[in-house]
Amino acid sequence: MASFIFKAALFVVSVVLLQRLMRFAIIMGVHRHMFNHTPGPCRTIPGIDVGSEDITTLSNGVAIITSGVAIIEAEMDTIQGRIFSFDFNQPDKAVKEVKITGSSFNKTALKPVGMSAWEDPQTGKVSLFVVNKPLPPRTQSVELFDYDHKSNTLRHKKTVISDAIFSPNDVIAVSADTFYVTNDMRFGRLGPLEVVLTLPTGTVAYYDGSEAVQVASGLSGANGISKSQDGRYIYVSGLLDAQLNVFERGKDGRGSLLLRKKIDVHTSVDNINVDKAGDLWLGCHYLGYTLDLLTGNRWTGTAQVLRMRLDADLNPDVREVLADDGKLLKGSSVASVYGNKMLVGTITNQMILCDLIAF
Ligand SMILES: [Ca+2]
Repeated sequence: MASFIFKAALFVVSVVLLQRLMRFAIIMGVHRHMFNHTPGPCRTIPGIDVGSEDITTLSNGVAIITSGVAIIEAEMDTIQGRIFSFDFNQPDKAVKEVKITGSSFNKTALKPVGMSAWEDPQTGKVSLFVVNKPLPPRTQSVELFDYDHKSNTLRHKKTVISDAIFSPNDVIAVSADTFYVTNDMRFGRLGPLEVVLTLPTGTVAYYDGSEAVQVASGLSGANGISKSQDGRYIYVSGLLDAQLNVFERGKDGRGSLLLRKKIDVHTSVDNINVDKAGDLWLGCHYLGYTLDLLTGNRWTGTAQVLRMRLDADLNPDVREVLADDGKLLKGSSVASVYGNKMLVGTITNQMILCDLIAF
């Protein structure tokens, strides 16, 4: 009898594992093929070669770029995380490294990933929120800075560390000192297992200025996070279930989130930016299986940018703005637009600038 129960249990576990592995293979796009197109001429921006994982563009056209995430242990010492700026108004000028000041932060330990800027509507003062993601088991955090455009300097204000922020990926500011942050994985060094089994272990936490609490869970590879122009909705991408989650912010003042819609995007969405018109720009990994972040090869993956327009009932209209099989750009994680130009960043290598002529 015991033997029968063991065999039955083994059978069930095998079927479930097989189902999860097949699901992973489909989400990673093993059955897909890409055909290349761009919305206009594109060129590589010099000075960025160890990543441009997140890009956020201020209302004056200055884009801030995070660069230098570590993907294997050896890179913790060999790759220096940096923040750069790029001026859309002077696109022929090189990127500039943003100076980081403040004795409360060790800038040599910076491994920046997701980022968000808050511009004070009255004063125009810019606060920058940066996810600092050294490899586990090191402590990961969200770092708060003031950004001074004239001197191109970030002055460190605060480090936010919390049990509710256990594997941060991206952050969205909702005031000068409050934010939502995604946690992409739960199990630290066992993260690859979560990825392959596409486990819904991702969460969202809300920081109210003094403490962080979990406000959403059950997300599969929670990654990019952004908000609608009016601040009513919070968008969260599920990298491992190819979905975009639309949450409505509760009115309890405690950051609660109510899931309003799950949108099938049919591609692995990384970071999300929302433009002036309220459209979502999604940096995506359409052939996720070509992206190799485990062996330390930083030059893998494909590029895809989608623009998603949501109607009043949150129904999406999606347009593919750029697709590339890796010849032009590898591993696109973000797109940020200003006027008729678009920057596309990558997790671990370059960044391109494209004219938005037709798409
Ligand atoms: Ca991301």
